[in-house]
Amino acid sequence: EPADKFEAFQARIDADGRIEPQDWMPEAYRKTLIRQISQHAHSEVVGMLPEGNWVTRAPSLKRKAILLAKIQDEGGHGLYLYSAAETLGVTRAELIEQLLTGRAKYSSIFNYPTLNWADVGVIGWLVDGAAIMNQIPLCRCSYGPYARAMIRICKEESFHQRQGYELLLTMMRGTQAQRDMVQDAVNRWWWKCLAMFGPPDSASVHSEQSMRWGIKRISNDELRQKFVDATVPQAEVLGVTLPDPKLKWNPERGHYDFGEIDWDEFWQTVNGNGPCNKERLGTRIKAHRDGAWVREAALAHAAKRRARAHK
Ligand code: FAQ
Repeated sequence: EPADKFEAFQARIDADGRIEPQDWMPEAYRKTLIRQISQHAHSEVVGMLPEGNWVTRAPSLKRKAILLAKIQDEGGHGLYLYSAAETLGVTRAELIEQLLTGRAKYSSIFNYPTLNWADVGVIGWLVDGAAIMNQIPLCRCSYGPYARAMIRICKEESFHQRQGYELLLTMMRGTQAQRDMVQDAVNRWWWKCLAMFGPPDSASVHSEQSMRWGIKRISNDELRQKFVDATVPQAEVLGVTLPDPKLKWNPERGHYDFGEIDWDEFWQTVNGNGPCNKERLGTRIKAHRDGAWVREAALAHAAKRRARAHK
């Protein structure tokens, strides 16, 4: 690749400028972005499924309306992100094909089951909370279309996080059985949320290059620490215990210390062997197949309109 172009590209990034689709970029930068943005899009789309499990069983009309709105937002985030990826010269059909054939990753977190209604609240509070922590720095990502998509997505994620926390506060003011459901959900999701930030920095293969390219601004471990520090006081207000005996304020570091994540379990899940991987992919494959007639009809309609316009 031409050295002068590469230098100009890196200089633009070092000066906190943005790279736009029409600009020259190294092939590896383009590939990294397609990988990350498409994984992110797939996560939004697969992420609709654990919550979708509760739409028909939401405890009130209000809760159902909120949940539906949140899930629809996630579908929308998937669409903006696929569009951002398409500006890098890949088609949405190719990306979806990679997801459905198991070649593309999506966030590990969506391979766990939602067993009780409090899971919906905990997904909002902790899963969206972790997602926001990771996504706020992406609003400053060097690639313009991704950074701009993230601004709107983060605003919506913030509503998602608040609805989850409010749902849990309501349950905690209810009966003992409801409080137990919240604690049970927190126990099952806490460690999985910490793993969402990705492997430790020492084992993160892409971090160094992605930081140099201004794609990642804050490392996996730093974001994980910020998330723990922000969440502990929220758990206190809520009145739940976070399931980690090693969780303790460290005045010297000015941060909470916390225990070891089970990385074997994380990699098992990332590599397709988590509790719900097969179910999630199976559901997406069926939805895609069932929706084939809609795609065909939309294409036929567009072709007819084009033909009419050219008459
Ligand atoms: N799950 O070298 P690194 C949401 C993979 S939020 C699965 O550190 P990188 C909202 C990684 O891809 C969730 N795989 O990688 C919502 C790589 O594999 P590869 C989505 C993971 O890219 C909430 C390998 O490990 N958010 O959907 C995970 O520099 C509620 C090595 O790792 C995003 O995608 C994981 N947790 O850093 C929706 C944010 N972690 O590609 C519904 C954008 C790592 O070489 C309900 N993505 N891997 O085969 C990112 O910020 C980054 O990609 C990281 C990983 C930080 C996730």
